[in-house]
Amino acid sequence: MNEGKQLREGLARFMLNYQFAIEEVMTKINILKTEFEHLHDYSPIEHVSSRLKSPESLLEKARRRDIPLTFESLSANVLDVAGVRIVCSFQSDAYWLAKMIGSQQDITVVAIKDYIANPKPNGYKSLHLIVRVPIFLSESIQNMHVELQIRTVAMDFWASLEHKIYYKYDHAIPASILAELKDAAAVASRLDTKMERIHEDVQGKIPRSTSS
Ligand code: 0O2
Repeated sequence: MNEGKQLREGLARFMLNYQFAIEEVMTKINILKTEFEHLHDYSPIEHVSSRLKSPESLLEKARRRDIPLTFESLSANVLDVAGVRIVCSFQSDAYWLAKMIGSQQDITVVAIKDYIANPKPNGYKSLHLIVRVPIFLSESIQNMHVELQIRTVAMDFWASLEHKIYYKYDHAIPASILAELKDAAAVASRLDTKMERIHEDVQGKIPRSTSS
């Protein structure tokens, strides 16, 4: 087999394992969502999405971080090849979900970046967890890293617009737009706080028999 073909097949296999890891995590989240809906007639999970890092983006990150281009080294050092994003209703849901997922027996939380408590300088807010999850293959069990991003609808709205602007300006957003985005992040944050307060007030006022 020639070297190029071997590399392509190796990369396809490498990515396939991350796809399996995404499917494992998605199943766990969907179970939590369905169970919550069954018990409470609503779910704190608004929607869930996933993405597999593109080979270009994987190579770019490896180059940027001086990571050797071997599958072993990539899997040990690039922890967001598999990504799952959970968008929830309220900020407290984000922490609740992180706790629920992180406490499952076969999940190991490798790292937590709490950009909700400590937003990025541009205003980005989200709770990031790197988890390790086993995938059960025909001849082995592999432990795979998955990056979980958990954020509210308002944080997600902000992040998706900022992401588009970031690419539109080729990673160099003009200062005036940066300032507007930072202001918008503060507005989104106030909205989250207000919505959560209203939600708590209403929950408090609904008699228990009809609220659960
Ligand atoms: P994509 O297209 O979403 O996959 P890195 O920045 O990747 O070198 P690290 O430590 O892996 O370093 O990153 P971190 O801080 O955990 O964030 C990784 C992901 O979080 C990003 O993935 C984004 O999805 C999201 N993110 C982080 N900061 C921002 C931000 O300022 N704005 C927005 N909109 N998203 C952010 P990718 O691979 O960059 O992008």
